[in-house]
Order: sequence, then C-alpha cells, then structure tokens
Amino acid sequence: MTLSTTPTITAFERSPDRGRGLARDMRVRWALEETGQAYEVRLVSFATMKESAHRALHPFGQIPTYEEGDLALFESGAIIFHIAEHHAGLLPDDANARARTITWMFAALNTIEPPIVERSMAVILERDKPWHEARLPMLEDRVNVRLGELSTRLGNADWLDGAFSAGDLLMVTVLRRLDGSGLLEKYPNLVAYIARAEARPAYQRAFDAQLAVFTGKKVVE
Ligand code: GTB
Repeated sequence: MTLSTTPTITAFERSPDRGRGLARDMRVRWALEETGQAYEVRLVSFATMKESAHRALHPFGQIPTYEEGDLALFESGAIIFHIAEHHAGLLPDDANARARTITWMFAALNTIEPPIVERSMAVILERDKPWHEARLPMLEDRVNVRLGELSTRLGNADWLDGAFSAGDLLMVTVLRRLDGSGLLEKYPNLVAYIARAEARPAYQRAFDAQLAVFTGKKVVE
C-alpha cells in the first residue's frame, strides 16, 4: 500500500552533535530518502519536546516523531518499519528474507545499540565522576564483544543479509555513534561496511539535510 500524504518528522532545532547525523532523525530521513519519499521537518527545541503538544505525539518527550495524515508514530525503529512496509527498497519481498531483515532491525536496536549508547552516555555525562576511569573499560569491553560478533557474521559480505535493507540502515546508524571512539578500527570489515552505507546517495542527502539545520545552508535539491 502506498500512502499519499507527505509525512512530517521532528528533529532537533539545535542538535548537540552539530548536525553530524548522530541524532535519531537521521535514520528516519535516510529511510525516507532510500524509498524516494518527500518529507517535511518540524524542528523542536528541548523545551518544546517536553510540552504537552509534543508529548501527545511522543509520550517520552523526544525526537523523532512521524506524522502522516491521521497517523502519528514515535520510536525510530517503528517509524522505519512503517516506511519500509509501505514503500519499496528497504524490505525484501520474499517472506523469509523479510523476517530475517526484521530480525536484523531488532538486533541493531536491542543488541548492538544498548551497549553503544551506555558507553557514549558514560563518556558524555560521567567523565568527571570518580568511578569513570574504572567503569569505562568494562563498558568498552561490552561494545567490543558485540562488534567482534557482528564483524564475524558480516565477514566479507557487503550487507547483513543479501541486498541493502532496513536492517543495514539501522545497524549503520547505530555503529556511527562510535565515531571517534577508536573502537571500530579493530574491525576493518565494519569500517568498510559503514563507509559503503555512507556512500549511498540517499544517505548523503539525509546527512546533508540534517547538517543544513545546523549550518543554515540550503540543501541543493
Ligand atoms: N528509542 C527512541 C527512538 O529510537 O526513537 C529514542 C529517541 C531518542 O533517544 N531521542 C533523543 C532525544 O529526543 C534524540 S536521538 N533526546 C532528548 C531528550 O530525551 O530529552 C539521541 C541522540 C541525541 C544527540 C546525539 N548527538 O548529538 O550526538 C546523538 C543521539
């Protein structure tokens, strides 16, 4: 089924990463670009996200949200699944391949993202705590275990399961959160995997659009 209303997503008015594609609206923008969908963006401040009008869309007062006609969604994984279900390009037609892709979507969000986010929150919020130096190696070990396992499974393949899919899209956005950590470099196939995904024209359009919010530069259509 194809939906005709142009969706509106929400994104940070001022992203802490200065528009480097780390906030989770990036994955939604990328999915919309991969599937060739036009979209609008409503920028929200940290204060606006906590107001009742935004909480009606997102109970946890966060971005991204997705509005399309009378449908309102939150949770980036659910939004991407919705986009992938309604537009060709991110989910295979074959039922088993589709189920495996969905498995990779969950793996990205439930298995790989949690230790990566825990590490990055510790680096951002706990740097000055007395326990930080002792805790960080443990958090990085947990990330390393998952990266090693993912690297082994990916092997020499371009993508996680056949053609590029929503599973790769989510996995790459999750792995990008390790940029600058020095943890990815031990796994050249993961570094190449991320670079392969970042070279996709749809990724670049999404990245440029997110960056433009910060730089104020107009995105060339
Ligand atoms: N599970 C939800 C989803 O997947 O959609 C999580 C949504 C979420 O964490 N949203 C964050 C948010 O709104 C933005 S993406 N935070 C504000 C708040 O909770 O008050 C997380 C994020 C933010 C910034 C960077 N960065 O600048 O590097 C990276 C990631």
